[in-house]
Amino acid sequence: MREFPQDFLWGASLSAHQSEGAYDLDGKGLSVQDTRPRDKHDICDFKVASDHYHHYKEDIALLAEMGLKVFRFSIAWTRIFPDGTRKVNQVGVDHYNDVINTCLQHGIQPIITLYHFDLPQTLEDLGGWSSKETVQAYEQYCRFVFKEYGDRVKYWLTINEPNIMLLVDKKILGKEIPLKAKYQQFHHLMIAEKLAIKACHELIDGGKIGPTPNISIVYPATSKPKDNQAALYFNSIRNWLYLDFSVRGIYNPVAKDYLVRQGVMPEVSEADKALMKEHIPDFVAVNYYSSVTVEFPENADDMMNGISDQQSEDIMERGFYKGFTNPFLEKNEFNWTIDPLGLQNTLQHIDDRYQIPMIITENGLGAYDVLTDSGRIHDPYRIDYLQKHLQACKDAIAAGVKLIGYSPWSAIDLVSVHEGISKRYGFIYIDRDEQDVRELKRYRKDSFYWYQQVIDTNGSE
Ligand code: BGP
Repeated sequence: MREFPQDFLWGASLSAHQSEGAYDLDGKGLSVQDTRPRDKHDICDFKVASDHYHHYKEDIALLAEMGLKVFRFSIAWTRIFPDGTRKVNQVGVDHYNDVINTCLQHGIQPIITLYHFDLPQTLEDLGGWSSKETVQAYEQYCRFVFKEYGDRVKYWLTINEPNIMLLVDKKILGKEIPLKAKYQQFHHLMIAEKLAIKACHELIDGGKIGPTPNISIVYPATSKPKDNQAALYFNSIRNWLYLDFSVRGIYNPVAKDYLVRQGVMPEVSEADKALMKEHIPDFVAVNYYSSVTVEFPENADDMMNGISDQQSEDIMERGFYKGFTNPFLEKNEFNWTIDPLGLQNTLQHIDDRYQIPMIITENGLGAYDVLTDSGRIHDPYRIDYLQKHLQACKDAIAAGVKLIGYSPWSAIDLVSVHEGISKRYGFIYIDRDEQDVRELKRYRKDSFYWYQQVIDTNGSE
């Protein structure tokens, strides 16, 4: 059967700090995203972003017009707890109540990410994810949010891309974390995730929760056994370390070998071990953009050789693998490989490892879109990308994968992590550029009408 199930969750995604703006309004505290310097000077910060904070009613109405069944957004932790813990900001709580209710009035189910790169700055100042206090604060925040919104929200995501957040630390967090500290932070993040799963299952009747790693399947550059070994290590360090912890409650053995050899294996208490095993997610949310190819580094200092995945280029580990430009894959304008079959491979690989339902919570094409004088945005390149990836989803479903939904990145244009607002992903164009905010008027792109048709025909078009 090459069709999508009747109850397939058609969606679109965004995150709070990349879209909301209003970074210091109505009692919101600062997050590490508000304070970090942007690495390129000509790209905008997150202060205004797409001003979704003031435009959410209009935005959700447009998403409803497109036919969405689900809308993935994140809660800014610092709107609820400005200092990360203790004192609640009621204006922030009310804001998300309103966002949720607006979605429901339009027949859209929210899928809420609890934390998307925007740790409260106050917690960061106290040691961030290196400190167990942050784990406790996150649990307290999750419990509060579940009690507040759990009567209306069924789908939850724990932590967006802990693998990318830590492995690409400089680009996401604006600072480099020493390897030892990085993996202790990894352990704390993953324990925090377990506590969120536990709390969700305790507090929300019928609540479903899952991890949200960024998965890029890793190919070996050649059939040389050493290249295969390099791919085995990179797959384990980049992908399976995170999912094995979430779904199987273990440290992935290959990644563990790497951690031990580097002398950076985190401390794991007996209490942690019990927690790891017990709280298993209901589904895995997959963020997928491209695949990665690696070879064995003959020279121990070699790290990369034009690696084509911007999300992986900084996470080459000396001596274990080195980036390789795959000659069989096209790339987008930002040097990311385009590999729809890689998505099918990824979904089948996850299914093979874990036999768990999946939902795609990010997939999309960043591009320089042009607003024409007649107010149109012609983005056939995006339609082509999404069409091919949807075909890959269909093929994966036909091969037995339990894929319950597809929520591409992004619902509306927002500020890209790597490139500012010029790199656009949305179905809905926001009229602003890097420094000139203008009126932030919304325009439907060609891909908006295309996706509307996809949803209307349940993926047949
Ligand atoms: C993912 C993040 C998103 C989003 C996306 C695209 O890693 O979860 O927040 O930004 O990548 O990346 P970029 O914005 O750099 O193009």
